Amino acid sequence: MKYRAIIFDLDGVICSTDEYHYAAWKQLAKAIGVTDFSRADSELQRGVSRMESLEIILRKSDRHFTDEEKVALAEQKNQIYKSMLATMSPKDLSESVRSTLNALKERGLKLAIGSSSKNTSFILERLGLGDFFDAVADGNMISRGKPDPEVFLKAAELLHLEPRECLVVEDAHAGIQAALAGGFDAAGVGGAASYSGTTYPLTSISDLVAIAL
Ligand code: B16
Ligand code: MG
Repeated sequence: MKYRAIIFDLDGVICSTDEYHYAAWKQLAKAIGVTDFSRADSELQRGVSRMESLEIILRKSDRHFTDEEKVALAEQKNQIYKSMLATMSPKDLSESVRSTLNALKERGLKLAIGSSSKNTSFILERLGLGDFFDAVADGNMISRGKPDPEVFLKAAELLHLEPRECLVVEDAHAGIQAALAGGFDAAGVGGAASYSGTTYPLTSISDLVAIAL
């Protein structure tokens, strides 16, 4: 086998929580008078930490916010976001993701999560994947967000593997950069398929089965 493990990003790869992020940030932006928060702004938030995502919105505001106020705003957004996550169920796992994960596991690959999200455990539980992965590295375990490779290096460490033995799957530019900076090969879905540096552009997540063997 070409790799011993696959490390999956969560939001935008395993599930479509990116739409909930957009809706929740849009609501927060409106509450602080930022009415032109757009899909393009939301793209910049893909894969980056909650506080950095907030900064992308605050750049559009004339007001100055103290650090305390920023923490409160991020918490406000997270409450809106979590109320959306609470509606998720195993039905929100697409058939192509489910069958790909099962096929890779059956072939003996170790499977892990490498996500910036501090809500990772909650999301995996909602999807019925609470016990599925061999290792989970998330936003609660790191001090530097993507494009820093810390979260993927943590996942590899939890798997007791070297980066060159693991393939990272990402939807975000920051995530592809993080994987490459850590010494991992990177497969890109969605927009990340066309980023320079992406090792394997995917048209479907099921392409992974042929790549990893
Ligand atoms: P949270 P990923 C990332 O997840 C999201 O893409 C990004 O939009 C979000 O800001 C970040 O998680 C933090 O999420 O607010 O739940 O801690 O793509 O790394 O799985
Ligand atoms: Mg992502």
